[in-house]
Amino acid sequence: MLSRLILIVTAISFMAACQPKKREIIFPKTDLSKTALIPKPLKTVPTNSAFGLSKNTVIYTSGSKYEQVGLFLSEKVKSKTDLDISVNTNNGEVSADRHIYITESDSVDLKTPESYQLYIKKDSIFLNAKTAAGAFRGIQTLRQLIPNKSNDTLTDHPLWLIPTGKIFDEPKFEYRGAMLDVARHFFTVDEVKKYVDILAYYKYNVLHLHLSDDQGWRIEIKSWPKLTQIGGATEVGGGAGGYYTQDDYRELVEYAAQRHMIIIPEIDTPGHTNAASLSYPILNGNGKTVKSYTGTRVGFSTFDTRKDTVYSFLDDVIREIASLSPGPYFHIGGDESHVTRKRDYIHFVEKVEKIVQKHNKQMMGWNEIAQGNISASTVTQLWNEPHNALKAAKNGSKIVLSPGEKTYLDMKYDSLSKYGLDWAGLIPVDVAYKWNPETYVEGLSTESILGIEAPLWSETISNIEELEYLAFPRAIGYAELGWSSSENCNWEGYRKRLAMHVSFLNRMNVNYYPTKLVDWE
Ligand code: TNX
Repeated sequence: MLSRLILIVTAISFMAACQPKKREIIFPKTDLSKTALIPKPLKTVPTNSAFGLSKNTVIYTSGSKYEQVGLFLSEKVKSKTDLDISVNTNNGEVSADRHIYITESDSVDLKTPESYQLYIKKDSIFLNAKTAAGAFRGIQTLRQLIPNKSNDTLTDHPLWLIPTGKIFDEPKFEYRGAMLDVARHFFTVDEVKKYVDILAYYKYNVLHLHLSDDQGWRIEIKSWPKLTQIGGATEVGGGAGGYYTQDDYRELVEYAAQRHMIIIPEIDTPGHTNAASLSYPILNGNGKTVKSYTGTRVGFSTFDTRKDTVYSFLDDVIREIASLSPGPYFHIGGDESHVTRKRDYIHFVEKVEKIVQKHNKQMMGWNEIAQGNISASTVTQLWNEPHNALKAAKNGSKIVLSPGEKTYLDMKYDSLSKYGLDWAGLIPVDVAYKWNPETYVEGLSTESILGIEAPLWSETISNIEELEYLAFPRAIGYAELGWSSSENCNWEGYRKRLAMHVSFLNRMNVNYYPTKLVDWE
């Protein structure tokens, strides 16, 4: 029935196309509010017709930053439909009969830098945003609205029918992150880029890289070259390790920036520092001879928190990395320092905070840092101690929520999972989704929550297929919890929409875990 309708519509449009005057196209009834968008937009108003994306569509943008967004859309349209859509030119030959306008707007309805409005009409699409980041988020929505198949019964002018209507959208949280541990096992620049690509499609804006741990040091520091020469050469299980040169790291930062994402570098201290102390034994504070470590225990290493060299070392490391990182944050770790005395730990955190601030960054750290007297600009990342997050929030700090039992991508899905750990419990796809960040910590106000982040620790995974298996589809659910209003987060609705994302995951060659909780299309 529908295909017959489409055939008739196409025939009409084909006949109309032969006419010199502008053609009137009647499209099948659509419903924009029933599309499988993830994250679900704040508000959708369907108008039940369709915009026909075709080779004669042209994208027009305002300003140079918006042009980049337009070019990104054109590239993605090409890879999904094989259409060549030009940006800010109609190539002189085609008669552009449908337009996509990506425009800077100062409308008061756009409440955050990432808010956007999408007006889809029969012959034009208008995407309005305050910033290029907002336009970029809107582009992801548009990508998801382009059907996988064209209505191409008449092959010379196939149309990809996009439902018409209006979308008003904005993020719930300004910070929507994923963390990747490249220290336990190293992941290459190309592997990280692939992860960034998928995250960007779901409107993430932060990739936190865990760049050092007991088992490896992963970023070149010019003033302390042995960190990578020695500390970069190991990983869990005895593999070859690896590290990013500063140029590699710049490339990742740039790649993320093109997707309006920041990279947050983490150098884990004062514990989790065996690889650093192996490279420069003067840093070691646990009283033992440092040996290389490729196991998975935690909590046995520490810097010597009373030694000046440790702080001049950190000043160099933070200076070099901060100068490569345009984002506002520098993460100092701070977790599981079980062999650092409490007063030494506090002394350390307070001193390092000053160093981070000297290099014009806001400090970020795991929830243990709130034992110290930290400033209100420092961000505390909750993983296992709500009382420390509450203490930090009381002092004016913002909190990023990464509770182990809900957001740890390295927890197994079920007891049969091939990869992953289970210390925080098993996390099936529904458990990962069915919690409300705004009410998760009793007594923590929504205003104190900067956002959420899903960490992927890599003790049990060593390549991109294994990474993807643990990350997907759970990371897609966190994207919705971070972006969509609580009222719009609903497991039954989400699992139906998620089922429709299998074509994207397949097209991107993503090795997701095919949970039985979802009736995959
Ligand atoms: C705890 S969470 C850690 C990591 C481990 C992880 C494994 C946190 C701040 N520290 O060192 O890799 O558990 O799930």
